[in-house]
Amino acid sequence: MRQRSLIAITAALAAGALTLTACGSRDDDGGSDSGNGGSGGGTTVVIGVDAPLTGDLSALGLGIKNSVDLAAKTANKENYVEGVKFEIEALDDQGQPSVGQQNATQLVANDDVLGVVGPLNSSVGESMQKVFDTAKLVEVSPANTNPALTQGVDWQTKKVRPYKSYFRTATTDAIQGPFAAQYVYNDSKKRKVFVIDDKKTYGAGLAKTFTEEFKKLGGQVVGTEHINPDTKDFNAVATKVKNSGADVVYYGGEYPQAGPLSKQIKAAGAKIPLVGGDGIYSADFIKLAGASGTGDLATSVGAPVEELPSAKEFVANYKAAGYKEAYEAYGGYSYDSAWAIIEAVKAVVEANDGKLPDDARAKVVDAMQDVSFDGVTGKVSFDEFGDATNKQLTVYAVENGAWKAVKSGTYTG
Ligand code: ABU
Repeated sequence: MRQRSLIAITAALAAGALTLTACGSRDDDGGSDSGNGGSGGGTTVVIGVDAPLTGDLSALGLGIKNSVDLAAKTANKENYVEGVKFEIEALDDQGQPSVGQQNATQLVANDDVLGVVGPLNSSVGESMQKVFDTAKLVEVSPANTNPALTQGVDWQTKKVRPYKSYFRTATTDAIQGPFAAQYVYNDSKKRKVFVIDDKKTYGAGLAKTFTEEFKKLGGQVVGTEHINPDTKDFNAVATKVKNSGADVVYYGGEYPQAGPLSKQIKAAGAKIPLVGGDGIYSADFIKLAGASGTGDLATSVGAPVEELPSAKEFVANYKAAGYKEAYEAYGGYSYDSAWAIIEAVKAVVEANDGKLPDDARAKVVDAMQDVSFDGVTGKVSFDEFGDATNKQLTVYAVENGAWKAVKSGTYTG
């Protein structure tokens, strides 16, 4: 209650409205999914979450949701923004662009939502950006890596930021693909690659940036294929891989297809590693690939969370919170995405005498550009395109039934 200006309350009552219509609302009963009594009522700010919470990709999506929930709870416990209590509203996009767009519209319609974390899929992100930008609602993805989302479709020749309201904490495939190619060529000493993708925004884009760098280094592409992500039968393509003489497969796509693909390639007689990006970096990949997946590789964003001193508290608090699902590949980035929204809200409130202004959403978008803090994954800040300034990546290998970090770094060109 203390964070609402008298003017706004008077105006709302004069209009006959009993609910507060500007962004951010009162909460007199203190009830909240994300609250634990730290802030003791006041203005409620909702952080939207959009991710696949059901279906094939839900292992990653639930890790995103839980990590945002943890950030909201932590901010409430610390009363991090004086008088503001954070809640989350999590929607399931099922990994589908059309569902993501409907979710974006739903989140925009809730005046209490001042920022959204998500989505997981670059293809879903594409479908949401305009909806959020038109509503001046900030969106921070912890996982989208397709470069066009921040740098425009012609990013390789001329970078143009398409949407001011879109930010991300994960680095892009402009870096991830070449980073993987350098590892495969220079460290693994592979020379003949068979490149496969799932035709989606992320998968096709990543396969392309990998291929360009691999060829530049002197590697040979001995075959290419596009799979249908709605099937799990890849025997035909596995036979083509076997007959190609490739010494490595690069796959642009996600783990629900990558796991069976790896297994079927080995079963076809090609005992060569499958390499993919952050979309296959999930414990579920290892389950699906089975024992023959040993030696497969994935790159993923950032340094291994478990090894970062900055992530110790996150890892401990996540465990203590008792979430059923693991935080997975994007947990640290999701927490940092939510915390970036919390920092932006704090800046806006503090610049407005401790209250949310009526144009809070637009102000949060502006404030996000200047957000800078030491997060779970390291320094969190954004460049002029809304991209993360943290460009770190790690190569992981499947060893003894688990992902093991083998090399961290970035692509330097
Ligand atoms: N970055 C990996 C999976 C998400 C995406 O589509 O970008």
